[in-house]
Amino acid sequence: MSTPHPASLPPQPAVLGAARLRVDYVRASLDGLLADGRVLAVFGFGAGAPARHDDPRYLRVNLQPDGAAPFEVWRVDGQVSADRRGGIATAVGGGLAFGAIEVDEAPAGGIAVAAEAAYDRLCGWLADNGFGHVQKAWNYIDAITEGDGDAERYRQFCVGRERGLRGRWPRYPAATAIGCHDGRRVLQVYWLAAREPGTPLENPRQVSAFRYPRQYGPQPPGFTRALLPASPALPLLISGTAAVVGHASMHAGDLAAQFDEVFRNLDSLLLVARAERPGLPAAFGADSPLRVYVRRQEDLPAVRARLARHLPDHVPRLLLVGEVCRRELLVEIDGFHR
Ligand code: 3EB
Repeated sequence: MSTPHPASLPPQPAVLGAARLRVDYVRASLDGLLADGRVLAVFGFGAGAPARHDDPRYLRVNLQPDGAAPFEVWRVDGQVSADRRGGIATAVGGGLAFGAIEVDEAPAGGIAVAAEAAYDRLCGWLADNGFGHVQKAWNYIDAITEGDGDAERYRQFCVGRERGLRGRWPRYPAATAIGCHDGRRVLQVYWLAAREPGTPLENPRQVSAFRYPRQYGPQPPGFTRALLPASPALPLLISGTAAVVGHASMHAGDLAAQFDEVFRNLDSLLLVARAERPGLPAAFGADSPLRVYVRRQEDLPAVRARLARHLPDHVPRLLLVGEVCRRELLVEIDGFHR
C-alpha cells in the first residue's frame, strides 16, 4: 500500500494517538525500570522497598506486602519527563500525568489541614500544567480510623480534601483511601490525570459515596466508584471496593462473606462499565492488575485462598496489609481493567 500524502489523510480515528497506559507488577531492579523513558511511575511497597529515589517517578507506599512484593510499573506511549519541585513529584508523557505529594501532618496542623493543603496544591499543579482531569487519586493515611465520631481521622481527611478542592473539580475521580501504620503521620496522595474528562461510574448496588448520609461524617467522601477514561486505550479505573451495600457495611468480622460481597460489587461495576464500553472484557484477566488491601496480616493466607476461588491465576494481584476506612471492613480491592 502506498503512503498517502499527509494532506490527503482522512481524519484519524480517535484511538490513534490516544493516551495509553499499561500497568504491570514486575520483579526487576528499580534502576533498570527507571531507565525506560516510557515509564510514568514505579511503586514500591513496604519496608523492603527503597524508601526513595532521585527519580521523581518512584514512590514507596508504606503498606506491607504479602511476602516479597514486585514493583508496580505504569508505562505510557511516549517519552516521559519528570520533575520534582515544591514538594510535588510529577511525570508527564503519552498524554497522561502522574503526580505525588506528601504532606507532614504536624506542621500542617492535623490531617484535615494536611488533606486541604495536598488537594489545593494538586489542583494548582493541574491548572498550571493543562491536566484538568484527575482520573483517579490514591490516598494513604496513617492510623485512618483513629479518633471517635466526627473526629475520626478518615472523616477529617474527607473534610480537608473537600476544602482543598474548593469546588474546582466538576466531577469526582475514582479513588482509594487506605490506612497504613508507619507512624509517620504523613499524608500521601498520588494521582493519574488526563487532558480530557472521563466518565464517572456509579454502582447500582451502592449509594454514591458523595451522597452517604450524615452518620458517616460531616463531609461525604468525594469519589466515584469507577472512572472510564475518554481514551479507549486507557483501562477502567476501579475505586477501592469494599463490602458496602447501599451505604451500610455488610458482614462485620466475616472475611469470607465480605469477600463475596466485594466481588458482587465488582461484578456489578463491570456491568455498568460494559454498558458504556461494550469492548471491555466481562471478567478480570491478564490486563486487570488488582490490589487487595487486607486489614489483618493474619488473614493473608485466607485471602490468598479466597482470591483463588474468585479470580483465574492469570489475573495479576498484589496483597497489601492496609486498613479500610471503616473499622468493621476487613478487605478492599481496587485496580485497573481492560
Ligand atoms: C467505601 O465504599 C469504602 O474516601 O476516597 C473507598 C474508596 C472508600 C475511596 C475515599 C473511600 C474512598 O466507602 C471506602
